[in-house]
Amino acid sequence: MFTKNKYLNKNTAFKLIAYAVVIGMFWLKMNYIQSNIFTLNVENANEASILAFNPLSSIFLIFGIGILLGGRRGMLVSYILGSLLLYVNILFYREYNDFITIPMLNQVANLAGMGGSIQTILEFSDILLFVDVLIAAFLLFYLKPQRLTSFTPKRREGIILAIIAIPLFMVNLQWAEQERTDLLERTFDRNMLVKYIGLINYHVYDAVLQGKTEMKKTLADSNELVPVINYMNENKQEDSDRLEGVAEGKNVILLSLESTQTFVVDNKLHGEELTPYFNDLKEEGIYFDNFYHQVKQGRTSDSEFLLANSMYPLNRGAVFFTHSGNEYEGLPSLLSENGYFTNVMHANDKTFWNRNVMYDSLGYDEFFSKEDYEVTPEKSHGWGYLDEYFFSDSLDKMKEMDKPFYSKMITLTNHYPFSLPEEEKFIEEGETSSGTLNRYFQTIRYQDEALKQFVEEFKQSELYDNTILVIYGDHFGISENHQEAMGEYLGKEINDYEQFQLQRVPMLIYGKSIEAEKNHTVGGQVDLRPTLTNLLGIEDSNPVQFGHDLLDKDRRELMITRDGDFASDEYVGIQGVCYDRETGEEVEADSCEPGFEAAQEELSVSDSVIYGDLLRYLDETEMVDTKGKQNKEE
Ligand code: GP9
Ligand code: MN
Repeated sequence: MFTKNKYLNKNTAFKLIAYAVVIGMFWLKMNYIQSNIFTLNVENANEASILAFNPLSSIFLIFGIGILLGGRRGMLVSYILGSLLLYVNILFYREYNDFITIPMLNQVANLAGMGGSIQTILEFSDILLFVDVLIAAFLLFYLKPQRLTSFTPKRREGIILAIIAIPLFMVNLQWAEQERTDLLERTFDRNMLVKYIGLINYHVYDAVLQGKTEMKKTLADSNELVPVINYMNENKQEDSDRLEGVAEGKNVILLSLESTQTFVVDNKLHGEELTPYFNDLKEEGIYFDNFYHQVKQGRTSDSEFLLANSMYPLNRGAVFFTHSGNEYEGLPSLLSENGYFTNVMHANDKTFWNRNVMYDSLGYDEFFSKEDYEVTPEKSHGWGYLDEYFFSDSLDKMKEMDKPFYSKMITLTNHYPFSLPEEEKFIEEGETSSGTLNRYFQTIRYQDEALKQFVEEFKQSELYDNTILVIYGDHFGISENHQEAMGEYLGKEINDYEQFQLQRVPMLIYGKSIEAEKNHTVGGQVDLRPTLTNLLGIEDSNPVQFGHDLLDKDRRELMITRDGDFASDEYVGIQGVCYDRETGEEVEADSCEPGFEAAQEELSVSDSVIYGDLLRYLDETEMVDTKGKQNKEE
């Protein structure tokens, strides 16, 4: 009896050791891969610890499931499949500097290069990444210490492992959220996700995201496009075509200014102008002073989405991530069809905001990302390449590229936390109670200096005669957390109405053929596309667009935010409360009811298009036309 027990205990100990060794080996391997093969930009000791910890929950999960389904064999299968998943990601990463996503897998056939270069991305030393698989197989199947039973995991142990994975993941997530709040909702960069939750968990997350997306898409059918088209027809307005074609055939440079709000324009700090160059430049073009950003969690990428599609981004998450696999009738593809070379210039990682994937869906011909710029530590600060260098490199590229071109440039330096090298500070810090706002003044001032250098060089170049510039802010830079400091600077209390008005971003159209004009129409980023196509004289047959040409005198003046708030020519409606737009005084709630209703309806129509991927049915034009006609006859 005694001896039996002794063996039993020894057996248990052997089993625990075997579990620890197999789990430990996989953990070490994942750690090695995540910190040595991928470049995840670990910024501090806490992030390094998160990175070391995050493989654990996924390892417990995959081994748990393996054992549950197939005992010892199942555990080995999990080990092999897990290793293969890591390895395929390594190969993919070597080629694309990115992690695999499910929509990406769907496009694998189109991913030119991968097939051809497979030999070049295989490395002989990769074999070492599979040595542990052999050790695991030996341990699981052949190691049988004297008089002990060999390692035989029980199914219920599989369940226990899988259950342990849950608290491990919760700890991981809590920990990661300290570094980045709402990590999973915001789904920023894949690099960031892998850094914080680990590669395998990232794949689980990606699969969940995909499942949700697919479900909405699967349940949708072409009939759902009918109410959308009806809505469009009902809200259609005759366009006056004012200034139609004044920029026909010209190059277009779109300048998306990072975190630039209208309140800095014509404003001063310590008696000095914050944007002296832009203040003058705007007098020479069409300047819109009631133009709002309409972004939500996707920030810059949302503004890009609004511009390209004249549709609203989503309320939760970044549509660039969640619906990059949808079909779009993007402005870039329309312009490409009209002979333009369409491209984006942005000196950040191409995977940020999933841009490399989404830009293909929107139809851009080329994306000049960080790797296409001569980024060196001396020319970088904070988020990366300083605007002045980005501008001059980009202008060089534009001089060389096929004409006509459509280039969207996205600046970077005026980004939170708004820090600058000493020698680039052209104005003293602010003196409000918010360090963020105080520094923002300096980065805004720097950006203006960089803009000056760019526009002046542009004016000297051959491009000037045949190019229009469209300059606009992508979204706010100073959040409502800094309301008090903002009040100190502006000398007034920042209530809901003022906070809403602070969401205005500058918007300027400038070029040789453009006559100066001060335009006070109420509009937003959703209106950019129809405004541009009108100026370029390009017929845009995509019927699903929510914007209205900003240059049209009789346009519908209604700017809808992603929160369902709105600004019209008369009112501003915020969370059920109604204000006079000009005075900011609260007025009867009834006055805003039609505005709120219109906002709700428009947002839900736009959402239905994205969630149902409805633009894929646009080709069934018969249905669309008939319904359109029917509607007119009614
Ligand atoms: C990153 C840049 C900033 O590439 O566009 O993104 P944001 O945080 O402003 O959305
Ligand atoms: Mn931005």
